[in-house]
Parts: sequence; C-alpha cells; structure tokens
Amino acid sequence: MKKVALVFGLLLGSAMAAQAGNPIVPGWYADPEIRIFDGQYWIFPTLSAEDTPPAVSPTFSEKQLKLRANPKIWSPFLKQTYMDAFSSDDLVHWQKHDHVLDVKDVSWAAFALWAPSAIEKDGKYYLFFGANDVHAGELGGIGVAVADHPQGPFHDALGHPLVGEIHNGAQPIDQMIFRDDDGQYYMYYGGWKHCNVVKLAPDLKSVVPFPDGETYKEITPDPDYVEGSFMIKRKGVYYLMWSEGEWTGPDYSVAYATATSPFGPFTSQGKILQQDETIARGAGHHSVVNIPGTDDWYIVYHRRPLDTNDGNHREMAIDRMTFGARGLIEPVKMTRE
Ligand code: FUB
Repeated sequence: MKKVALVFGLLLGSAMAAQAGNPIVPGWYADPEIRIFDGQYWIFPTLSAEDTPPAVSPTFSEKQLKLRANPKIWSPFLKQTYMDAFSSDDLVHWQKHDHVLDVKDVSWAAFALWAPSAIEKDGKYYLFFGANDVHAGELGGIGVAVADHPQGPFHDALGHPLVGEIHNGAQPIDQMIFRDDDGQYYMYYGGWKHCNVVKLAPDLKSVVPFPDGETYKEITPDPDYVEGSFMIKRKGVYYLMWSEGEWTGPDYSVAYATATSPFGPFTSQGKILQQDETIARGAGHHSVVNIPGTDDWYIVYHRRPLDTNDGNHREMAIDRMTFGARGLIEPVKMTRE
C-alpha cells in the first residue's frame, strides 16, 4: 500500500508520500482500533500474548490474584494485563506508548484485557475495554477508563464493568463507540455470534434506554456474525462491519451490512477482507479511518503470518478500503507494502 502522509500533507496541499510495510509495527498485537485525536492517528490494540511481563504482577491486589487463579486462564491469549497504544502523523511512522492502561488501575480486572475502543469528549479521553470472563461466573465484561491524554494513563472510571452481564446471548466484549452526526454516542458490542447496540448517556459512563424502552438492542446483522463490530457512516449510510469465522483459523474475515439508521435493519453485503494465501491468514477484527476532508479510507486489522499456527501470533496491518459507485465496499487487497 502506498501510504500518503495524510493530515499534514493535506493541510500543506502537498503529496508527501512515504512507504512502509505491513505489519506496521513489530510485536504481536490484535484488534486494532484507529482514531484521530488532535490531527494525529492513534491505534489502540490488544496485546496478543503476554510475553515480557510476569504472569502475576507485584501490584496485584488479593482480589486480582484470586481472579487470576482461575484455571480457565490456560493460554497466553487470555493473560493480557495491559495495553499499549501507537501514534503517528502519517500512518507510516508509529510511536509506541507503553502501558496506556494497566490492570493495576482497574480494581476488578485481572486478565483478558481486550479489544479497546477510544473516544475523546470534552477534552477527556475514554478507553472502553473488555476484561475477565463473565462466562466463568465472575465479575467482568466491558469497562470504561478515562485519561487526560490519549497516551493515558487511563484509570477505571466506574469501579465495575459498564456492561457486566450477558444480554441477548452477546458476550460483553469487542465494543466500539460510535458518535452519530446528531451527537448521540452508541456502543456496538458482542461476541458469541450476537451483536447488541446500546445508547450511551452524555457522560459515556452509563447506558440509557432507547425511546421504545429497550436498552440492549440486538442487531445481529447476519447468521455468520461472530464478533468485532465496527460502525462507520458515509454519505448518510450506516456500515456495520464485523469479524466472522474462527478467530484462530485461516478463515477469520471481515464482512459488513448497510442500513439507513444506526440500529438497522441491516442488509448484509458480504465479505470484504479474507485470507490471501500469498500474504497472510486469519485477517479480521478491524477498524476503519477516513482521512479528513477526503473520501480516502483505510482499514486497520490483524492477521496471521503464513508460517504460523499459533493463535496468539497476530500482527497489525493497514490497507486501503474503497467504495464502488453504488456505495458498496470493494474487496480489500491485503498487501505487504
Ligand atoms: O483478542 C481477543 C479476542 O480475539 C477479541 O476480543 C476477538 O475479537 C478476537 O480478535
């Protein structure tokens, strides 16, 4: 992919071109969410395997140690206790910000710190994250942390999860915060093949019912939906995107549906990102960015190198995403560029 130095290039009216390769940074990272804050690109990913830090941090409280003793934490994939972030002026050169969120600042969380979604509101930065395992009958789900800067440090804002139960069969993970043009914030979320949308209160710390009284609206757009929902709006059309297939498998992929409202009904439009036997497998859990002032779009996602079967081995990539004449998303071409 030719990555053009975007915001500043556009501001200068120049075509500051640069090239870099996929994966965009070294290391095992997954579930990348891209955002623009103060003219800079930010990516908030899951650390895909806890490699360097100790399994038990000296800062853990007794409650966290107890949670972590859960025998279900069998895999490095579940052991994440912190998140890093990356910033860039041009989508090419990325600066790493270590430990923007750490479970030491979330009293109820001890593992599986997953799939963040970041948003700025009134000068504060909110990082929504998944943690622990509700399915195992313990406190867990989607939390919200706040900071004064995108690089954190983020601190838990509630002392408990924002969504800590299973509604409509949806695993409380993989949330994405979407601000509609009228200023309303929505949270899309859900694993285990179910997708919900909730309306967030103006402080972004609680959910409020829709006018019909429903709070957790199930909007599962397709029987193949698995997880990783992401919403964009272009030319008045809502595009709900998601991951399907097995997360450890080669067929992990991205599909989407369209609607004229943020909560559907959605029309399924098919897959747009799939494995390419010459590049990588398991391409999924993505996010999308629109370059301000243009109709240029990029998809940021994780994928698995061809020479590995390790489910934890996921790397971040960026490729171009284009729309056809009828407003449908064209299949994404995965690249190494
Ligand atoms: O990285 C943890 C989990 O793997 C995410 O929550 C899923 O979307 C899958 O990518």
